[in-house]
Amino acid sequence: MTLPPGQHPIDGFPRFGGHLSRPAPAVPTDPVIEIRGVVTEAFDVPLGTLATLPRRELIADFHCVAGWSATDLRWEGVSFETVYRTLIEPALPPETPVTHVVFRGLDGWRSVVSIEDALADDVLIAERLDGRPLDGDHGAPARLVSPSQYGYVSTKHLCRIEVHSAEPKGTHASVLRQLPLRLLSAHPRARVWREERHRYLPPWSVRRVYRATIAPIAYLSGRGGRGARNPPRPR
Ligand SMILES: Nc1nc2c(c(=O)[nH]1)N[C@H]1C(S)=C(S)[C@@H](COP(=O)(O)O)O[C@H]1N2
Ligand SMILES: [Mo]
Repeated sequence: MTLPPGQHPIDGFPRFGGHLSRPAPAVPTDPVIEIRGVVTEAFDVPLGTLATLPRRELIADFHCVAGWSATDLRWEGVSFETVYRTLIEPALPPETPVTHVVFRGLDGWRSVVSIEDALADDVLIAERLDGRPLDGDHGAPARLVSPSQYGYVSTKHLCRIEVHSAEPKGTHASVLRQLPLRLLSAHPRARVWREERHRYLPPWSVRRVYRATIAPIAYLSGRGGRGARNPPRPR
């Protein structure tokens, strides 16, 4: 199996992220994805609408910037390009360029993706994983999945999509903004095969430190998930 540079395979698929021990946010009774930004008028897309668009299945590995990779996940949902072309593009005023898309989660997580990366063939809004509806661990009711980019791009519990005509400020995830470590700013492209882990730091400088954080973060995130589990370790 070939993984991107600096990645190590992990057994299973841990719950991971800035939420640590916090439980997954409650799923609203009638979940919607809010469409905001440079659209003529803000509007909400009921999640049920995704079921009416052409469906897409994607089998891909998932790579966290901390260095673990979960292999062969089977996602089902709608390609982001389909959502963009069908629902968002028609709502833009004429001559309005879109350069960046912000994906926000119910827990306050946010990721910023260039329009080019967001429209790539392997970017999905997924509601199913390995044949089952997404659970709270992995982003219920729906999440972004962009497997060619580091995991922090793939916002779970997706509740808002914002389209922008310039790179929005404060592009890194909220958890990183709280730390004094602004150095850990997300990379604006975050492509795993180019090891674009961070905007300022060279990737080799963070690999070892990150590896040491995998087990504790997975352990804490697991406690906020559905049940106790053994902290996964890189093989
Ligand atoms: N809403 C939300 N999305 C998120 C995160 C988060 O904390 N909250 N963490 C990100 C990070 S850093 C990773 S590696 C993946 C982990 O996805 P998983 O928990 O399904 O393994 O989710 C990403 N999306
Ligand atoms: Mo991550």
